[in-house]
Order: sequence, then structure tokens, then C-alpha cells
Amino acid sequence: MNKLLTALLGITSGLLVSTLFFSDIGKKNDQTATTDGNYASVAQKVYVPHGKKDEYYLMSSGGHSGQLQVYGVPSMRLIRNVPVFSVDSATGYGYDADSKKMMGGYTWGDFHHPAISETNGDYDGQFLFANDVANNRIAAVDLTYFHTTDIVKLPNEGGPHAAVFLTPNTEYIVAPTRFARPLGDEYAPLDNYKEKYKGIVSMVKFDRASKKLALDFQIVLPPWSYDLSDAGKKMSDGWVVMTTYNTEFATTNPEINASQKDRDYIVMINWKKLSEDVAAGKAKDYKGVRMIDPRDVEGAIYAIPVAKSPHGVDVTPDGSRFVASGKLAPLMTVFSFQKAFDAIAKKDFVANEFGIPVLKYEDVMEREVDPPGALGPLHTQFDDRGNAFNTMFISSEVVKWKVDTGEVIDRQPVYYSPGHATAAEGDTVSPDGTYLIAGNKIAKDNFLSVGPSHPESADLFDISGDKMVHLTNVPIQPEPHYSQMIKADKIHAKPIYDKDENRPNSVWSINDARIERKGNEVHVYGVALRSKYIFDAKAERKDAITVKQGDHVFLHITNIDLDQDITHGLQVMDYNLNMEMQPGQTSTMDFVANKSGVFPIYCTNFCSALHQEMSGYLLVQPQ
Ligand code: CUK
Ligand code: CUA
Repeated sequence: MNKLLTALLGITSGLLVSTLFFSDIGKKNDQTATTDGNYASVAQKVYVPHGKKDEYYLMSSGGHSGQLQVYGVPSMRLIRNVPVFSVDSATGYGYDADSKKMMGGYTWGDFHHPAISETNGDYDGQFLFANDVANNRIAAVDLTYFHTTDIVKLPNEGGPHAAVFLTPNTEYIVAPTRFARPLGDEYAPLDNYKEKYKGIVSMVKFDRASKKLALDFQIVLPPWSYDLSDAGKKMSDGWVVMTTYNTEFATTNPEINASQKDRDYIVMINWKKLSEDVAAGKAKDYKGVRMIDPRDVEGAIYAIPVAKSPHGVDVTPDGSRFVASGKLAPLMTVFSFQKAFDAIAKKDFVANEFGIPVLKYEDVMEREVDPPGALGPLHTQFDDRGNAFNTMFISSEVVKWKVDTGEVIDRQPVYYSPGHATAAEGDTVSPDGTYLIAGNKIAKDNFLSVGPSHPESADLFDISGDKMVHLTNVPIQPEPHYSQMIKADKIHAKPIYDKDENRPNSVWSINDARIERKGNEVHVYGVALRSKYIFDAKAERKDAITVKQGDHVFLHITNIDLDQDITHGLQVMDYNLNMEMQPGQTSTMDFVANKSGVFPIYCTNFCSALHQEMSGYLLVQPQ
């Protein structure tokens, strides 16, 4: 035990030392050049001339900004911030009635892992799903409008960090918990951790027609702390794998206490079988949620020992293996699905106290890959030629190696401390093998200084040859965890909202603009067009809204400019309100007019040469 602790502290202080001084490791950015120092040839590869578009979309998680950031690759230009979990005054997200309701009273989220909807194991480009580790939510973003359509709250979870990842036909959005908690928001002291606290995996369904999410069932697992996860494909379709880092049941100081044992587990779950079990009535109802206990099902849940405190686990494109990377044990372990299936068939396991059969490490492990001096492996990506790419957080590099043999082919420094990497079409059954982007936690001295806190950064590599070629290093919006890179021609974004995407409150003709009073509710069915608002077509002052103090006011405004990129905004002065109406979109905002006075309204989105003239008044008569 003492030995272990000393070793661990060694690693921890090693980590500290590296964190403080590793800027020496990759010094300087001379890597951003071909070996002959020809920067121009590299620069050409990222230069996208005016009028031309990028080859790929990079859908990047914004971490605790709660948002999705969309970049173009290879230019690495930031194209759009898409609000998902956090309020965003630029788009009125969180202010308009729809998004406010979806956010459920929260104003921020912690978004780590995006997942583009899949068909036959390939990104289909229709939707993107996002996890909120902080507030136990999953969101769906419609990639036709780059608009969040639904957010579902997951009960019993303690931070769905190991989410989201998808089964190959988007049958399920899988969301395993990070922290274990007592079920049903109940109280139980930490002393009862092992008995009362549960590790939850939520299985969420998505309906493409209604664009809504719904929790289907939950799996109740031991309180092991689930970290990352991935779904099987092809020969392993039907299974998911997840890493755990707290098989010690530590409830305090996880840095030490969750790292005592030499091994934690990979949990392997047959979701197809479990969904049949649920249909067959093997789930128990708990406060309206169908829950599966491992003791009630057979042949669906297994544990496999893995080097301690692993972080990432990633399934190879052919679905034959999964690679786990350990923060504290600095190696990548390749496991074979076939070997796991064989061990299961031979019943070569013993069930543990939670009723979960534990397979033998040697039975499932295929090889350990341990590049000398490479420290802190976190996540694995793949190309189309059987190669894997691992980010090394501590030694600040990307290591390329052959999955079949473990042979290390190339190592390139990154600037600095990468978390995830993202390969082009990387999670699909057929990655492109063109680009790889390292999402770095720390930029240090890469860019113009903006004070003590530096931006995060990203490194772009050309991975089409044997050696990775470093193309560029750019600042990136906080905080990059995972991202996905999808071919641009797979995204079919629309420039204008279809009329049927809107609700009954739409008004399509100027003459129909009207103000209706129902008791103390005032509904404004208005239109926005270049460059005016018409709230009441029949009134003398068509752009004025008069209400009484205390009225509940609803502004339903339709943008009837069905022209590309003519977005209007609407703010109400001193009422802390702002929303936007994209072309063809109807947005609603409601508020109680509790302050009397005169409140100018103006369009917040520059929409024409007469944008400044696009205004009106809210007049609130005192009671
Ligand atoms: S995690 Cu951030 S570097 Cu939340 Cu996917 Cu590994
Ligand atoms: Cu409408 Cu500015």
C-alpha cells in the first residue's frame, strides 16, 4: 500500500512538474513547417480562398460554455456558436419562450461530447446530440437549422459524462453517469456509499419526426464512476463499452483514493438484449422510470479488468476491438471483442457481489501498447488504414500506432496538453484518414496575450501520409473536449425556415398582424420585415404596443422576409429581453409588464440600410 501510494504521488508530482514545465517539450512551433522549412507549402493546405468553402464541418463541444461551436476544416475558421445549454443573447436563446422552457430553469451546461446521428454506422448529418455533465441533461440539435430542438432531464444520474454516444442506427443515445448518487434524489450519508449509491446508464430514444428525446430505461450499476464510453459496430453491434475509475468506492479525495487498486473495469453491455429484456417486462418501475438490475438479467452485462483509472475507450472502425487509455497507467490496452465473446461462451468468469460476471484480463486483452516516454494517454482516434492516434496529455503529443501490431509509427508534439483528438469521420465505420485535430487544454505562449487566462488551442494535422504533418495551431473556444468532423456535403442546412416548422402563432401577411387581449393576457401577433415591425395592422401606430401594468404580454413575431440571411431581432428596453427571428421563423417571448413607462423596442440584428429605423414602443400604463 505504501509502495503504491509513493508510486502514485510520484506520478502526481510528475504530472505537476510536466504541467509546469512541459512548454520545453515541444518548443517551438517549428513543427509548423515541412522539414525543409517551407512554411508556404503547409500554409496553402489550410488556406481556403474567398468564395470557396471548407471540406469539413468540425462540431466542437464548448465544455462549460454549454454551447456547440462550428468550425470549418482545414481553415479552422470559427463559423458559428450554436447555443445548446447556456443562454445566448446574440440569438435570444434562453429568452424566447421555447428555449427558455427547454432549458428548464438552468442557465448553463457543461457539454463534453457531441454525437452526430448515425445510419448504418455512418454520420448521416441530420442531428447532433449533446450531454450536460453539470445538470444531467441531453440535448438534440437539428443540423438543418443548427437549432436545439429538445433537452431532456435525466433522473437518478450524477453527471452523464460518459455520454453521449450512439448505437450505429441511432437506436439509442447512451448516457452513463459519472458520480453515483442515491436513487430518486434521496438522502443517504456517504458512509452508505456502496449500498445506497448507484451508477446509472440512461438509454434515451430520439424521434426524428418530432425531434424529441425520451428516456426509455435505465441500467442500475455499482457505484464505480463511469468515465468514457463507445458503442460497438459491425461484428460488435449491439454492445457498448464504458470505462470505470472508482472500483475502490472512494467517496473522498479521488486523486488518491480512487487510484489505489491496480485495476479498474471496462463494463460491457449488450443493449440489444437489454432492450428486449425491458420489452419482456424484466425492468422494475422506479418513480416512473423502467430500471434494469443486473441480477434480473443474464448474458447482457460483464466487467473486464483494465489498467487503473482509465479515461477513454474507443471502438475500432471495423468493430473488432476497443482501446482503453489510462491516465495513471501510461499505456493503451487493446481488447478484442471476439476474445470477450469466446470467454463469455466458455463461461470463463465469476460473478461479483453486484451480480456482474467479471471476465479475466488475459482472456480479453490482446496487447498493451506503451510508447517510451509517452505519458497521459487519454483518447484514441482511427484512420482508414488500420492506424490509431492517441493524445498524450502529459507529454503533449499525438502518437500514431498500428492497431494490428502495436508498432509506433509517428509522434508529433502539440501545443499543449491535448484532451481529445478528432479524426475526419472518426467515429464512423469508415473514417477518412485525411485530417486530425488535437483539442488542447492549454495554449501557453502561442498567441497574443490576453491576460493571465490564455485561450485553449487546437492543432490541425494532415494524416494522409505515414508521418503526420502539422498544418496549423489556432485558439479555440472554451473548452474543447470532444468534437466530430463530418464531410461538408453531408450537411443539408436550409437558408429559410419552412412554414410548417412553425406553430399556429405565425402571421404570414402584414394585414393579419394584430393584438388580442384575453383577460390580463395580451397577445401580439406581429411581423418583422425590412425594415419595420407591424404589431397591429389596423392601428394608427402599427409599431406600438400599449398594455396595462401587470399584464402578461406575449410577443409572437414572424419574420416574413423569406430571404437568405435576413434575420431580425427584437429587444425590449430595460426588460432584459431579446430574441431573434430567422427568415421564416416565428419566435415567442412572454413577460409580465411589471414596470410602467415607455420602453423602446428595436431590432438587434443589422438587417438592411434602414435597420436603425426598425423600432417601436412598448407603452405600459400605470395601474
Ligand atoms: S473528457 Cu475532456 S479530455 Cu470530458 Cu471526453 Cu477526456
Ligand atoms: Cu431588422 Cu435590423
